[in-house]
Amino acid sequence: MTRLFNKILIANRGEIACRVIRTARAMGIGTVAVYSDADAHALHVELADEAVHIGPAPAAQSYLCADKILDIAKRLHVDAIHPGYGFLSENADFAQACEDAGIVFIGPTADSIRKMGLKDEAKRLMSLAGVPVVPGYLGADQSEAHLSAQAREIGYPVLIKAVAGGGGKGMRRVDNEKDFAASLKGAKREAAGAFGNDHVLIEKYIQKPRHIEVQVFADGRGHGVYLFERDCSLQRRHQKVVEEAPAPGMSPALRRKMGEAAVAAAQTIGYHGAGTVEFIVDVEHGLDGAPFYFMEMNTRLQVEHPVTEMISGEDLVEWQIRVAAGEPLPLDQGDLAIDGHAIEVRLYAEDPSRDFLPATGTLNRYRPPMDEDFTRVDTGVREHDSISVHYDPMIAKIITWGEDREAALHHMAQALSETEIAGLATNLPFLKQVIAHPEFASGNVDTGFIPRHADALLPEAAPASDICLALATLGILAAREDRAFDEAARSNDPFSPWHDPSGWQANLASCECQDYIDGTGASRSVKITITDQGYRLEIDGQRYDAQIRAHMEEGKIETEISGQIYRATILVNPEQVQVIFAGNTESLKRLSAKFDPEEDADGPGAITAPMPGKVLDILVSDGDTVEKGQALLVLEAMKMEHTLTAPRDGTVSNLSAKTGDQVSDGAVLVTISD
Ligand code: MV4
Repeated sequence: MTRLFNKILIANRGEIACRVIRTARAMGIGTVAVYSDADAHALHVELADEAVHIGPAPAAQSYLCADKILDIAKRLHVDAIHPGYGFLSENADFAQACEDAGIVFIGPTADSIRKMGLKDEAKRLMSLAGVPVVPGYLGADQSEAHLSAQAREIGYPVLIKAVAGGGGKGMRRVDNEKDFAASLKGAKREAAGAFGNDHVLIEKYIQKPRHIEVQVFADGRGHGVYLFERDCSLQRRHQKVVEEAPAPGMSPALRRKMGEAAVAAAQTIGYHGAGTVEFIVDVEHGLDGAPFYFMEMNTRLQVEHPVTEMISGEDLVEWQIRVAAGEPLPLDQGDLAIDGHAIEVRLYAEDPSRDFLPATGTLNRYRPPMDEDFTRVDTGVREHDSISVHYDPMIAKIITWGEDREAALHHMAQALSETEIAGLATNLPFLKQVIAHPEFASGNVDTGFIPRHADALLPEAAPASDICLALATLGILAAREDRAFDEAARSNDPFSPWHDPSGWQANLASCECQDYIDGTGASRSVKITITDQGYRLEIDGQRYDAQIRAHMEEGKIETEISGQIYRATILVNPEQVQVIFAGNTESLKRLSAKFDPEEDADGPGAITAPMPGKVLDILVSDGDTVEKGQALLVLEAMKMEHTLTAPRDGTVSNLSAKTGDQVSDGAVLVTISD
């Protein structure tokens, strides 16, 4: 095979850097990784042929530094740069700078990126090309009087959108005229703050939308194809959670109409490379014959591209590299067909029980699903790696394929139940609930799905089962036995009792208790007695005879409890025990005599910043009485807003934060006392 490029630089990190390296390597192309201080030992650095340090952890000083990255590219004589997604991937100036330096930017031209950068301009171009757009006003005149008159003409409800917007920022739904002025003000303020551009456009509000996007490829010389659609309707606050291909219920006729519209959208701006044309489909009256409208075009490879790869059998990164090198598109439209169905879920380090606050910490245990026939895992981390505050908290994308949607869903449920993860909070339990939801199984997906079913998708914490408590306790005992055994091995006294392999019991008083706090906050106690056979455990008056039958690798034990065999992984540390068992991870806080659950280090009821961030809003004052769950203040961290809520009923005091304050991780913001 002739080599298209000798060497490419991947201007990204995490799973997408790993993903690009994999294909480059398969094509015989050399790879250069770049990394920040936080990523010195990251997987993408290990996988690349060469790796160059680019700066401190914050992206603004590393992965977003176009100049540094270009300098490295020149110094190491790379032929092309793959930007992945995020960071510099949709930065027109960077694409231009690459071109000026004689290095191929694996993506569209700077001109294409600019044309799709602003919503009003993109809509104008699309209308001209005959691509349907949502009825509305494009905003040449930004006066309140004129915009308000336009909104009345369009008919309420309307949606005000920032022309420079993204991720739902600067967007306001307005239901009637009397609210228009205030909403306009809010949208403009938010847009000016977030994008430095307060221009807005007005659209008819689509009540029941589906987000269906079309993967396109064009060669910049008049050839374009579509690789079908993805449904990304399952989102939480504009963050995609589940994506699938094809879209459930899509007819071949609508697929073709949307596919051809998407290719026309790309052609009209002379696009080349991979792109995604996002449509909103109005499913008020079902998907059959539903109107669809152009929303935006993403001029990059997307996070969810694997579902398209799974149903098309094509490697989109390989296509990108070929097209960037000037080769024609690998296939014509007629050569492309859909095979089966694929679903992707995004596994995030975030805590569903704390309003999906991003979580940081170490992946003490991280075992993605093993099956390789129907399951693909794209990840940028390995066990013992940590998730920091500096970047997107995505841990992995889990993708499954099946002959049809039902089969793909079945494989997904299986894959999620096999996934073992501990050390930080993740959305894994939430994903399991989504996948298991009957309405999701029926294919009835619209953008309102997650908000509509929020309660069912976030089940209340249940008390830990007796088996879970027994396993936790046996895990602690097993760890103790292991330590004693190691000591014996180190000891050279052949008569040491530790050398007796038959039923020794290490460091155990004849009777002791292990006390825990389970997920509901309840304290639970397990009384342990040594018996001839092993241990007797007493939980809430119930007795269980238990044995540790085998110590397997890294925390995995085989136990027998009341005659039944249970295998589980128990991760023990002084503060907590994590029990990974039957597809679930349960965390139990360990209670020692000196630890009082009501008193943490900061005093009773202290609300601390869960991560460094900025205080956006304060919703209470000193002396207010609040109820458990009531919103206290809003923090912006990792580019997202998080509402901190009262952990219990009480009175607000020690309110130290002010709106606009930058607070550090662990800072006490307010106290809730009795
Ligand atoms: C809309 C809409 C309803 N009507 N436009 C949200 C982000 C941006 N990409 C487009 N978005 C929407 N535009 C009109 N005229 C509803 C949304 C929307 C949405 C769209 C896709 C997926 C999830 C969404 C969640 C809320 C709102």
